[in-house]
Amino acid sequence: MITHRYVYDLFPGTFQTVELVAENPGTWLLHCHVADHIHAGMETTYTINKSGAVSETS
Ligand SMILES: [Cu+2]
Repeated sequence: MITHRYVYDLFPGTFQTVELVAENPGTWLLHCHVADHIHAGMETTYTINKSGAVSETS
């Protein structure tokens, strides 16, 4: 069973591995909701091309 989730709650010092199904073309933002982390640059974008290929864009 595939579960679609867009948000994960994490405790400090932990991580989550996710599997991406590249089915929605466009450029997407990957980030957390800790303001200090965003200001420190801990965010990125990735692009899903129409072919389904994924590339990091920043
Ligand atoms: Cu963070």
